[in-house]
Amino acid sequence: MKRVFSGIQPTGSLHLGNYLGAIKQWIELQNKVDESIFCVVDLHAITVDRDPMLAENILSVAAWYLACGVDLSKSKIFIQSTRPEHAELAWILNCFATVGELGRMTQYKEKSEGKRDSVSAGLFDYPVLMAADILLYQTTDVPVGEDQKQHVELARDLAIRFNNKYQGVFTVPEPIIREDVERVRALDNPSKKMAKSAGSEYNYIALDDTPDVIRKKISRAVTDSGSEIVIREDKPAMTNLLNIFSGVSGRDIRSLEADFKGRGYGEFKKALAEEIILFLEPKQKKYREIIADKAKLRTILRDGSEAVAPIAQKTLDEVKKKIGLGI
Ligand code: AQP
Repeated sequence: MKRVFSGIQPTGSLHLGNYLGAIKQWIELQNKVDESIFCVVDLHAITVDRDPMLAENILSVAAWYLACGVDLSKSKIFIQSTRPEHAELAWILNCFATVGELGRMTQYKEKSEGKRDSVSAGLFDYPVLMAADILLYQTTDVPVGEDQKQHVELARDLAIRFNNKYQGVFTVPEPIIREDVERVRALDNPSKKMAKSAGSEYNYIALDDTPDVIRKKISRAVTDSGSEIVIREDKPAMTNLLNIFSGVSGRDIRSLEADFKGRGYGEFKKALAEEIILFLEPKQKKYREIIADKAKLRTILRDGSEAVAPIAQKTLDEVKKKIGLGI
């Protein structure tokens, strides 16, 4: 049985990196596998500074899942903190993860740089909670952006470690990463990834950006020296913009390169902005309809939480029994 699990933390506006790296795969996979579960991972969101908009962000992320095409007849969506099994399994897995391996996680190193003594212990422990999210549902496939690959590998290591000690329980999950758009880069600095928590709004295109904002952000996007519009190692900015163009338009890179041969960056950027606007417009319309009925959205999320409960409870019961916890 193939079961997909993935999630996004409600730390701000979703952006094209979240869409092209993760959600796009979810939509394709939900038609191919037996079951898909998509979670709003709100417990992860509190590992960094608490956002006063957290409650709104949680509903907003869920609404984007649906607006982007998560289909409730094939997939379940729910909020992580409504299932206590996540935190409970995370504690148990903490006792199998080592301080050394968590200290080597790139995301932790980047987010704690220069302030290691003052970041929360939750930030350090984030990958163990993510492992619990995945392993609770006996997940086979985890569609994520390349930035999360290391965390999925930790989930695999913990599953194997536990299984070896206690003769099974966990399915060992596989990360599913798009080869075409592994990692969407920041518009203002292609050596970094596009991120919600970036200091500048010129880093990303949010899924809810207006046409004018999109035009402005793309026109300001960093370019490479020279004028060729091609994917090449020495052209990180153009590589990123072409990948985004291809991702939102469905056109292949070679045909885009051929189309824009001999044309300037200005013309390319104008076309890219219009393509993004065209791509986001129907999703934004759907999002507005969904978020307008919060009571219905809450019911969908509650139903999702109840529907996944038996899987989570069964896994947790088996884990506790194997270890000898409880009576
Ligand atoms: N730039 C990206 N390119 C490709 N995939 C990406 N993802 C995030 N950024 C990119 C994928 O989106 C999913 C959800 O990520 P998340 O919000 O739970 O955590 P994150 O990876 O830390 O994302 P952000 O946007 O950078 O959030 P902040 O700034 O709050 O940390 C994951 O599958 C991720 O791979």
